[in-house]
Amino acid sequence: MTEQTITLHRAPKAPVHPKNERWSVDAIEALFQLPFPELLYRAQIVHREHFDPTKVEFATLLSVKTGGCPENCGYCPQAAEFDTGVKASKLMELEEVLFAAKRAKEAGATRFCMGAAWRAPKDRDIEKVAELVRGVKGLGMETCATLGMLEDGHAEQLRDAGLDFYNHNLDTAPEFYGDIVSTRDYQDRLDTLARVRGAGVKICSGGIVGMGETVRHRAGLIAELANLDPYPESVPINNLVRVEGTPLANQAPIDPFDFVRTIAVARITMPKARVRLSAGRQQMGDGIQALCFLAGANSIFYGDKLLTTGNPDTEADMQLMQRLGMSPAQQPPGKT
Ligand code: SAM
Ligand code: DTB
Ligand code: SF4
Repeated sequence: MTEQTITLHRAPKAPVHPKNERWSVDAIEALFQLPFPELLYRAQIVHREHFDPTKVEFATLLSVKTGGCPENCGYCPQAAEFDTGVKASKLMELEEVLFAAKRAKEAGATRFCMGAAWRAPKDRDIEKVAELVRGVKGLGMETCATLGMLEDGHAEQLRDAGLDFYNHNLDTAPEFYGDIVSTRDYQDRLDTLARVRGAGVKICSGGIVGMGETVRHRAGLIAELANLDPYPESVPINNLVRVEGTPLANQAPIDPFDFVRTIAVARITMPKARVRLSAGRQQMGDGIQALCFLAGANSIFYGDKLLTTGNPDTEADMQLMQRLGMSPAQQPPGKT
């Protein structure tokens, strides 16, 4: 490409996208096609309009109910159908969860996210998780849960217990979804998100990159998320962790710059969201992580483990922050 074919945006004045207009998949795909420096520049403009670019939210994950899941999500080590070596366990007790949450808080996390490998929790599961939420909220942390599909009334019960966020990922574009999961469909995911929104619980929803999708599919995922009205408050972007025994174990890794591009496009299309650099950091290296922060990521999963797979240890993350002159956001967003 020559100089003449590229419009360089040096004046950060013009809006990137008219407000209150739906993002077309074409417009989002065009963002993915921008030269890397141009895309990152645009993402940084948007990021700085809404956030301090030196602050990163630390969210800690805990798998409160692991494995044995009846769904068949092709990326997931917790699906009972796949032989991944993950042992199924029962829902954890309150004391154990509170112990982990206190440790996470002392280590610097502000949000605590509890994950359960359920297709859909039963009424009695919701009652027990509500107790966990109440306990974690009592420690002064932001609470998040990811429990699968919710029935009517579940989101309200969790909200009343103090749940701030519900995580439920759309994972990929609607037209690629059936290649990855066959035990539920896209509309099931959207229905749960609508229930969460209806109850007034904030939405955490994002997806996975590196499952064999095209750039068009990535644009399709981002369009689905950005066109939710309102768009999610938190958007986790996961790089596929290839787990032995899952159907995606041998998927070719993507170019890491394409992962960074996905972060930048999420930032541009969802300006006020917390864009979380999620699974896959352990395999990524510090340089790519730094680029993700430059592209507008302002949240990470913090702690030695994701749900069942590894994550950089807490000292390594603190060191990375220090080396970059960045720091953890000390308080939940909105209170800083
Ligand atoms: N069962 C619930 C559900 O499916 O919503 C909650 C737990 S599920 C493990 C949460 C999310 O983790 C998935 O939607 C997916 O985006 C992400 N995830 C699971 N396995 C992954 C992997 N191997 N690599 C990257 N992300 C993964
Ligand atoms: C999300 O988007 N990523 C997290 C969280 N939400 C629940 C989970 C990542 C899981 C990676 C594979 C594992 O550790 O089992
Ligand atoms: Fe079950 Fe969630 Fe894993 Fe799918 S992603 S297999 S629903 S735990």
